[in-house]
Amino acid sequence: MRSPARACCLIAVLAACSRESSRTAPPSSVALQDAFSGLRFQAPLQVLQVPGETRFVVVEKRGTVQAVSGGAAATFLDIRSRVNSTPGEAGLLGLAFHPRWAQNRQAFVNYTAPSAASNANLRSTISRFASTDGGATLNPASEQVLLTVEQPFENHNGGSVVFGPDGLLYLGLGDGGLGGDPLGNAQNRSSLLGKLLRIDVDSGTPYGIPPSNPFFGGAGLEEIYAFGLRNPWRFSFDRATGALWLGDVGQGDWEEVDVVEPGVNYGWNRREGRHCYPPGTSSCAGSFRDPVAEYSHDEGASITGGYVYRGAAVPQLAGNYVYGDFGSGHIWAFPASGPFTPVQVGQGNAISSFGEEIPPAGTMTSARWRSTAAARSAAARSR
Ligand SMILES: [Ca+2]
Repeated sequence: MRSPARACCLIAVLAACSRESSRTAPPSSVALQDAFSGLRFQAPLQVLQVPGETRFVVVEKRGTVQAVSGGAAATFLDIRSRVNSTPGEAGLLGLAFHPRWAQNRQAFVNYTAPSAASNANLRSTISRFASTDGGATLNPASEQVLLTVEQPFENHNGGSVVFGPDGLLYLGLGDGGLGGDPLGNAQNRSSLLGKLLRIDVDSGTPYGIPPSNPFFGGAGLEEIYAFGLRNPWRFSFDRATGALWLGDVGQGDWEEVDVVEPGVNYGWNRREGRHCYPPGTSSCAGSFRDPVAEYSHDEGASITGGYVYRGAAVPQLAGNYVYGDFGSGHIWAFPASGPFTPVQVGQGNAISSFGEEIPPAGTMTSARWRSTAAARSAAARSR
């Protein structure tokens, strides 16, 4: 199992456990609670709050987005007819609201469309959608395709689309798949695969390239922000510092947490975590940036990057980067300011992503954690 893109159905919230909430307790005191009691979803891959609203949306792998309000779910977007969600790591993989959603009612998605030009019948597609009903839903007819990439293999399709504090759209694309990056995409700056990209959705046609991108004007495709990534499934920005935290899914041995900076090479497929790749390779010198943290496949199988917690509801996690593993369900945390020594703080199941409650403007500390998680027992109950 190489990807979080699997069926799961329960949205859970990370909450402080009262039994262990004293100041002296270790951070291993976080419990999961059902976030949307009574609601079940079809393979939820992302949960995020609508900016400026109390609504949350849940992105479902099959090509739908549900809006949750007042204990009920309603269709927010349905593009199933445009999505090939059959392979395990394919589908509607991520959504981001425009920072000025309240004014322009725009949102952006990353999904895999069917494609006769792709050996895998998958075309990674980054699109803009707009609401034409005041924000109640996104209008499928409004789709503007911004960027497409044919996928050579079924797996490693990335998934996140996230706006940075700079107002630019960041998106992750995996190395193209199979295993070991056989086409060498991640180290090839003439490919968009195996990269974190950054584009300006508010200028250009269909988008603009920020002049501050590291390869603007040469030495690589101009959309590239960072490279040497295997499958940057989930990443986020620290609300306090602006740092970009990314979980890069590993091959057979090591999962890693990267702090991403522009133009940096994160090593794949010459390194897996801090180790030479393939295993047994004695030398892998190069201008590679090692992860800030890693864990072996003794502890998990597929990292799900999370968030730096800047809320108040779970004091044990304050200032910590919180992330998990889809395979083992472990949830870890370490201080974002270091030392980057992970401590397991919770236990989930089939964690496809984390999410957060957006604080009201200026009251960042009121954020609370929510995570997308699933328990197999709950999945069984829902069928
Ligand atoms: Ca790496």
